Amino acid sequence: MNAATAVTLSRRIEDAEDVKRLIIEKLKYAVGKDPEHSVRQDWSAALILAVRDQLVDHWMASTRRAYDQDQKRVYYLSMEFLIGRLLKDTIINLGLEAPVREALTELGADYDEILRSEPDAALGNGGLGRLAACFLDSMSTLGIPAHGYGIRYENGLFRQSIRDGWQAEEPEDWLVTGHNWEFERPEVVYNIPFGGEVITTPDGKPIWHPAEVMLAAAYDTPIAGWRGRHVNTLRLWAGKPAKRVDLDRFNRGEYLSAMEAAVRAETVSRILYPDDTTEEGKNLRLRQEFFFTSASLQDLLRRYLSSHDDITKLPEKVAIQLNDTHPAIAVAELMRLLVDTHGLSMEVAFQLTRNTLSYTNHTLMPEALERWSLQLFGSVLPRHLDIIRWIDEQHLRTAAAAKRTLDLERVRIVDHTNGQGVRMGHLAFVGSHRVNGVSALHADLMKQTVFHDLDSLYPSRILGVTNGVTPRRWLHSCNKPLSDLLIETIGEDWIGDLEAIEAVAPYAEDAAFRERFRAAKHENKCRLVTEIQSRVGIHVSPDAMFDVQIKRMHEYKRQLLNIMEAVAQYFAIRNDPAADWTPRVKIFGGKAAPGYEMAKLIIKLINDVARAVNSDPVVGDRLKIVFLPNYNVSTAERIIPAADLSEQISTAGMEASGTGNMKLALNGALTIGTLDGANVEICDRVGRDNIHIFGLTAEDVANYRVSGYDSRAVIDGNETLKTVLDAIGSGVFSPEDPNRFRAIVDRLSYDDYFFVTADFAAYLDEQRKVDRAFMDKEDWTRRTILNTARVGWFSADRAIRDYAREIWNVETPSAEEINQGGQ
Ligand code: CBF
Repeated sequence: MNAATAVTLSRRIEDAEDVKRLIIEKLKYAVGKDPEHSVRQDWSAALILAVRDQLVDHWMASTRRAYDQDQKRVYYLSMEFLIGRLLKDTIINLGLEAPVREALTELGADYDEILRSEPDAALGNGGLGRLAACFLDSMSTLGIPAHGYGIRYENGLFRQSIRDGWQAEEPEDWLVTGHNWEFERPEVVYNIPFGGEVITTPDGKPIWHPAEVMLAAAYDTPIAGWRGRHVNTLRLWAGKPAKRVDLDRFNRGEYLSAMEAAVRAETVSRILYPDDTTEEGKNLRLRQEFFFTSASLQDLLRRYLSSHDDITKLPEKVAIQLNDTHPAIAVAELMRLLVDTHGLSMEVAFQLTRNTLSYTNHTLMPEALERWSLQLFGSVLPRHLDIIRWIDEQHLRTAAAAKRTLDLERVRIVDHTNGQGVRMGHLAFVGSHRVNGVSALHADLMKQTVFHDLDSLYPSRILGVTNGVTPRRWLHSCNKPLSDLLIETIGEDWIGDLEAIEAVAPYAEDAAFRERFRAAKHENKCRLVTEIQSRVGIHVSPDAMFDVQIKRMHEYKRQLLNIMEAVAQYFAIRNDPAADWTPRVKIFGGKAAPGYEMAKLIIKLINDVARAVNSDPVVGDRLKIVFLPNYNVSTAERIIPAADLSEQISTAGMEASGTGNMKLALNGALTIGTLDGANVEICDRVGRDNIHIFGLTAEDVANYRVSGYDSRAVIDGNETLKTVLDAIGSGVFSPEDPNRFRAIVDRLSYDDYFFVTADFAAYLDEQRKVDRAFMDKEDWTRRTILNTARVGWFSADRAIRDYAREIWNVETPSAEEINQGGQ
């Protein structure tokens, strides 16, 4: 063994020749193909394997350093990691773009085509999953020893296509062509028990007798940060049966039922977010959450105990972050492992659990805070239900002792009212030492609303850590024209320390620089024009304003408000085509949850309005509407650099933070938005003159919720709004089915929960200001440069430093140390 580790195998890439040699070697000996007969997929596999080799030495060194220096480790538990494609980012992080491009050209392969052929790993749904991916990048960049733990879904988020304007869903089978980044770890498997019963021994010890045990098997993907000096691990778990085939049944000819246990086990990691409206769906979802949480906790305890004897020192060396409530079962599972496996008392186990865990909340919407019925919970995790009841008792004692009047039923983890259930948000809160919101406003609202009582019981547990995005992927890699210009102008420190981008602010006053900034944007827009033409067959002009709303489809995000404004604008143009219109292309992208009928209807409305507007010769280039199907990380990487205007128009108080708002501003788009989520902080940083804010505040919305809001009166009092709704409701955009959108109009008229009608007039006013502003090219560019310059604080590196300092108690090197290469 020692002799083997002493041998250094050089696979380092210095130049294009090395790349060529390694790729050919991989093609032949790993993929098993003769270069002459290799297809694109083979080249892609060979390139990924060659690049992956570059990570391995740093990966091992990072692990060794963590052991040798006994560093505290961070474990990020997340149901979602929306990592997208890894190849381009890794090549760029390692500084290998030039030699790789050259080598592939010499080998007769097309670099860009190979990059495009990598599947976009959609192991997540939206913001929370993409945040987890950005955080992995930042933890590696900052040299924090960390693991991401999640599920290796065979089918990620569904693939969306648009058929006759409607969303259609297909399974996303990203693993079909193989995931060449990962290392299978057949030796790392854990038992995951489910069901059964808990029997108490005569001496009072509870013993869990599960009805079923399956396995969790590990697959590791190395994640390199900027310059690749430190490499962390994303460990994803796949469900496996304890026994693949029931041989007795098989030999009796019962072939299908002989595989039943295998199918059941594999189902756990088959699909991201199965429909959980049925009891079966709920059961699967709970099993998924427990499956990956238990495997991760068993794994990290094993790692800790491999170099420490005293389990009671766990919080000194381990920090576990729960990304939303999905892994909240960790509170009870860590207790179970500490008590049942490691013999600690409940009291000590609870102290350790709380000091080790912390929880990030990503939404205030009560329906998104998970709650499991007692019946389901008890049948899947009976031992955990006992433990949770015990925690709840302690917690109730704290509540009862508090010198303030509290409704004890409301603060309980186990809800005995409303049909009974386990409140996972409460469990995560009570079992964590820190609970964070993802923007300043969100953290405040957590204290005022869903966690009001818990906050009063455990003051100073809640804090805000505003989200951030990685500048590597979301500027340097996705926007080469702008990145090159920035590097030429202010150097490249900003890539590893985004706040250094502030240095570009003075150039906003430099006409020649503005010209070049515009040219970079134009280049990105031309690229998107080509993509729009080839994907949806719509021709748009790169000189028009690209007005972008890309995010999950949800009523609170108010894509509806945006398309209603488009309808108003359409009618205005038709009424007076000769007026001086600012040409616009409205670009939408986003998926609706398969069971969310209203969101799907809004997609259809966007497409029906687009059909009418885009084919109207009177309108021409003055207004175009594009819905780009299958919005995912890769599409975002092409849309964001091309955007002029960023739509962040959620009902105030409902968007926890947003991260698209940060990416778009960083890439030189101006925001039109409400004072919601991180928009508030973006506004503070870029300055009120460089952002377009409109509409109700979170406080206004809260007041209306109490006093009542009469949307009918608002509609009757606004001629434009009335015309827009009459047109939509009477079938102007759906003549083949005039009642198609009646439900939308009814909702706005009688139960406008998201205050679309309330904000309509203010939104239109602000949009017209945007029109005028866009026509003043020099001033518009000046403001966009200031946006890029002033949003450096929204770096995921800054966010991770905040977590490290305020929550994990982990040291990080300073930005200067990192940029000087000293880690
Ligand atoms: O914090 C990351 C993001 O998470 C969400 O997407 C979520 O899934 N709850 C929120 O909706 C975003 O506001 C937030 O930025």
